[in-house]
Amino acid sequence: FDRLQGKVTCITGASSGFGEAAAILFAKHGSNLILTARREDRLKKVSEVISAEYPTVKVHIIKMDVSDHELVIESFKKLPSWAKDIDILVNNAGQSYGLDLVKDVPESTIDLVFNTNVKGLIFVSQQVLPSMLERNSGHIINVGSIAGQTAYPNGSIYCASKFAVHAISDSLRIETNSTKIRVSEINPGMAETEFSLVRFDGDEERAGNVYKGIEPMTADDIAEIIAFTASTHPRCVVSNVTALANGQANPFIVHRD
Ligand code: NDP
Ligand code: 8X3
Repeated sequence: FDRLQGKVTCITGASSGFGEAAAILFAKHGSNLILTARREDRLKKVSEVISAEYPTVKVHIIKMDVSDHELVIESFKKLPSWAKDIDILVNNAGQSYGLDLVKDVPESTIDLVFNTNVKGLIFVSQQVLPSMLERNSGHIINVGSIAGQTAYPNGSIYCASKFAVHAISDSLRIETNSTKIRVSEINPGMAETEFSLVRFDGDEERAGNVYKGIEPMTADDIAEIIAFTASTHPRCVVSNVTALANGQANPFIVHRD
């Protein structure tokens, strides 16, 4: 991951899971970091770990809900000077909520999931793209999901939001095709993070059952894939990666011991 050295990387959703693991891995390889999430205490802890282990790495944390358009605009206006030219944006913040049938899904779930996973990703990208276009360089890495490739019952809103991430990634890659900007999409399958705990509103037993009998991927597995994607030579675009837990063929076919 040598090419991460000295870069400026912005990671959304860096307070847990993939984002936190990616922050630590990017720091290990010398990337300076802008880390965002709503839980500032958790961001501070990640920042403290990085400062203790990699003291030369600069870290700027932003307490921000990606779906709050005004706040996103204001937060990116206030970047310290070293952080203004972002080389790599990892659009990772996202969540699911519940498992409702289409006929029952409440409007609040639709708003929460779409506003975070779709609008939030666009809002943040819009703050970073102008400078990337001006410099004719940069890399946007969007975290999609296998749920954005195959819809599953009771997953409609989350699946739709990740299908949207796929479409936005493709559109942006085409729109920036005449530039040196790169657009990548990482599509994980089952990985044990706080994802299921959030989906099931803190119900640990329900969240744990998701991973019963199968060894899920870890946040570090996905962080490695993000770091690899960001580290390839600028002439190379890792456009789409799908990473599955060994034993998960798709959202439906999961081998459990
Ligand atoms: P986690 O719940 O551990 O992490 C989610 C991160 O997103 C947290 O840092 C959270 O921070 C942040 N986040 C959520 N909503 C918002 C918001 N509105 N504004 C700002 N930040 C927000 O789960 P994962 O690490 O697993 O999830 C990361 C991404 O990976 C998500 O996009 C998810 O959909 C996707 N994914 C996860 C898979 C899995 O099996 N785990 C599989 C495929 C995709 P905070 O709460 O502090 O704001
Ligand atoms: C998370 C993967 O299949 O649990 O994006 O929805 S899944």
